[in-house]
Amino acid sequence: MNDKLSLGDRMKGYEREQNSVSWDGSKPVICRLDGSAFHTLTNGLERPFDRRMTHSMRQTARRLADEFNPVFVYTQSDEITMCFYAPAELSQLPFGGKQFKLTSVLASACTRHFRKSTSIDRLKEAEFDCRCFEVPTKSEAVNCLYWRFLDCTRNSILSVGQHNFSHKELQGISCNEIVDMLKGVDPWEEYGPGERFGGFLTKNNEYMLFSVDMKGANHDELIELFFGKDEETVDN
Ligand SMILES: Nc1nc2c(ncn2[C@@H]2O[C@H](COP(=O)(O)OP(=O)(O)O)[C@@H](O)[C@H]2O)c(=O)[nH]1
Ligand SMILES: [Mg+2]
Repeated sequence: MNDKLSLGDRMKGYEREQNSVSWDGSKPVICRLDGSAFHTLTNGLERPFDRRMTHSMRQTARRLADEFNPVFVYTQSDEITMCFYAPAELSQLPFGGKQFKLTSVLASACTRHFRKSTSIDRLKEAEFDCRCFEVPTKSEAVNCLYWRFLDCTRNSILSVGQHNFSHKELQGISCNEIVDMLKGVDPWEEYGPGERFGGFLTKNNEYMLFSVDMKGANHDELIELFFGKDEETVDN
C-alpha cells in the first residue's frame, strides 16, 4: 500500500514539476496552430485557393475565438495565430496560463472545430499542432502577426504563380516579379483580400472578421486595432 502511495506521489511529483510552468498574462502570449501535412491532405482541392478550405479555416478561427476569448486571431492557409493578453487580471489566461495545458488543448480544439466545419471527407482527417510563446510587448505581438502576414502574401503570390507558370519559368524569380508576370494573365491584385492578406478577427463586443494589407498600415494604429485603446499595458 505504502509502496503504491509513494509510487503515485512520485509520479505526481514528476508531473507537477514538469507541467506547472505558466504565463501570467502580463505580456502577450502567441499561440500558432498549423495543419499537419496539409500539402498532401489538400490534394484534389481547388488551386490556388479552395473556398471550402478557406471557409473551414475561418469558421475554426471564429469558434476558437468564441471558446478561448483571445485578443485577436489571424488565419491564413492552414494556420491560425491567436494572441492572449490579460494584464489587468493576472492569471486570467485560459487554464491559468499553464503552458502545456493551453498548448495541448488548443491543438485538440482546433482539430475538433476544423473537422466539424468541413464536409470534405479527406479534411475530416485533419490534425493541427500548436506552439505557444510569450513576446515582450504588444508591439512584438503585432510584429508576429506581420511576420505571418508576410508569409501569407508570399505564399499567395507563389500559389497563383505556380498555378499559371511552370517550376522552370518561376526559378530565381522574386515575388514582385511574379506579380508583374501575372498581370494580364491572372492578376494577383484581383484576388480577394482574404486570399491575398488572410483573415483577422478582433473583438469589440463580438469577433469581427476582416482582411487588411498590413504593409501599408501604421504600426501604432495596428496595436490599437488589435489590442484596443484603453487597456492597462506593458510598454509598447
Ligand atoms: N489546393 C489548396 N491547397 C491549400 C489551400 N490552403 C492551403 N493549402 C495547402 O496547405 C499547405 C500548407 O502549407 P504547410 O503548412 O507549409 O504544409 P504542411 O506542412 O504540409 O501542412 C500549402 O502548401 C498548400 O499546399 C487551398 O485553399 N487550396
Ligand atoms: Mg501545415
